[in-house]
Amino acid sequence: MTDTIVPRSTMGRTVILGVIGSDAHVVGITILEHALSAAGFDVVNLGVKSSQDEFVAAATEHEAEAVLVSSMYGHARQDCEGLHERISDAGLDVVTYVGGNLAVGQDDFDQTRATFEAMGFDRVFDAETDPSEAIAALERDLQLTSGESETVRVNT
Ligand code: B12
Repeated sequence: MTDTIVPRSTMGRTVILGVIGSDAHVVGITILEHALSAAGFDVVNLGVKSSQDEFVAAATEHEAEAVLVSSMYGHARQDCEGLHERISDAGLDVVTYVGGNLAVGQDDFDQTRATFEAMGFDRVFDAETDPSEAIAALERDLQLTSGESETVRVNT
């Protein structure tokens, strides 16, 4: 058994993570899952080839506070079309992030960010994103603080 120190503030905060559409790239979300778990979040990893309905159902079932969508194969816009309407129809109040290789080829990322923000995503990340950036953003967006006095030792 090992002891792990995690911020008390992230404990019990559930995030849904998955690769949307027909996309089968699994390495990025596996790394993200480990990083988020190590930071203290409860992570529900839907894996690859996840449908919009699966994201919404998992967020509902687990009372999640954030939905993190990954897409690597260049079809994110089509795969994410309508996701926020479904989230809204389900009555969910969640922070939504999308990240990865979101467009085909060498695109202008500012344009890509604008496109996905217009679709309703709170934050848009490119494929150079380090997991620590997503964690820092979640801590800000979920208004979590992680001062040293708020850490807790967990047996794993
Ligand atoms: C390995 C790989 C494959 C493997 C996947 C194996 C597997 N089971 O995972 C195989 C060979 C199966 C494959 C298939 C295909 N691939 Co491929 N693949 C790659 C490759 C070489 C590496 C991906 C990887 O694992 N990176 C390592 C991880 C750690 O990094 P990452 O995935 O980028 O994830 C990080 C960040 O992106 C970010 N991130 C990712 N998602 C999210 C989400 C959020 C919310 C946040 C905050 C951050 C975040 O954080 C992650 C951790 O740091 C990339 C090229 C590249 N160098 O990226 C091409 C690449 C992604 N593939 C590509 C393509 C085109 C395909 C295919 C369509 C090819 C084909 N014609 O069949 C198919 C699609 C199959 C499918 N249904 O998905 C293209 C996509 C092009 C585009 N978007 O414009 C790429 C970029 C190659 C290229 N330069 O053309 N691929």
